[in-house]
Amino acid sequence: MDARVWLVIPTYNESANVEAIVEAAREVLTPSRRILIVDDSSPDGTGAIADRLADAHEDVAVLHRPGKAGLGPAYVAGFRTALEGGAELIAQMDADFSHDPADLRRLLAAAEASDVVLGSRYVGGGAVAEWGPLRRAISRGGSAYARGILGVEVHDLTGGFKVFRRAVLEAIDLDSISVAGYAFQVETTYRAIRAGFRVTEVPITFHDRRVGESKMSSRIVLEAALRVPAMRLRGR
Ligand SMILES: Nc1nc2c(ncn2[C@@H]2O[C@H](COP(=O)(O)OP(=O)(O)OP(=O)(O)O)[C@@H](O)[C@H]2O)c(=O)[nH]1
Ligand SMILES: [Mg+2]
Repeated sequence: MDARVWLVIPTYNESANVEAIVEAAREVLTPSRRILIVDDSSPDGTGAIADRLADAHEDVAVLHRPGKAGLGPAYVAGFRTALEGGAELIAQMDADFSHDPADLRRLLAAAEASDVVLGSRYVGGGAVAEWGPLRRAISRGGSAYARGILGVEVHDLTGGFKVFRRAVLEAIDLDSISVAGYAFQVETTYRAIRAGFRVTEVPITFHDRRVGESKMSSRIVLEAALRVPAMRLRGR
């Protein structure tokens, strides 16, 4: 099946969310769609649930990877599969309902007049619900830090709710991106800006995960802090 819009959803231990998120996304997306779950052999059986969904729905597919390697490599593999499958628009969304699938409509609509669309917590109308002050400060501070160092106008650089035109992913040399966590989100957007693509931020409200365990760690925050200056140096 040839689909114009591909939605890539990375999963690690999302057995409590994966079915609901896939069903919610199928409701929102137009018929010419493909939903690709990228699972890193979750020990909780997420991959088997995803396989069952793929058997039941022609527009759902699963990419199984051998072990937890971080978000970056999972996205690169998913984006490659989408490009090979003929995708025109490639969307990415978390599996844990932090991103509201209903917002996909607004993000995809904005992609008609832009090359990269970011679901943004830090523009007018955007928000973060439920987070405590520490997590808020880390996220907001991280985006401000990256924005300052990279010298870009984007307000939400670390978010993971995004849409790319095919040409962007073809232009930014995905295979040379070696970061694993939040830094991956920064890097793809920064590379797109450097390559001259138009980036638009669409306000979203970000929610805490519904169920399941957080994989956020000080290691991936530190990775982002250290890798952003390196991105800037390479971008010069
Ligand atoms: N394939 C794959 N997916 C991952 C990996 N790490 C996180 N994810 C998924 O990527 C999405 C975003 O993860 P994060 O929001 O960074 O991590 P999280 O565990 O949801 O953390 P909280 O938002 O704090 O709960 C979720 O759907 C996760 O299941 C990984 O190493 N491999
Ligand atoms: Mg999350």
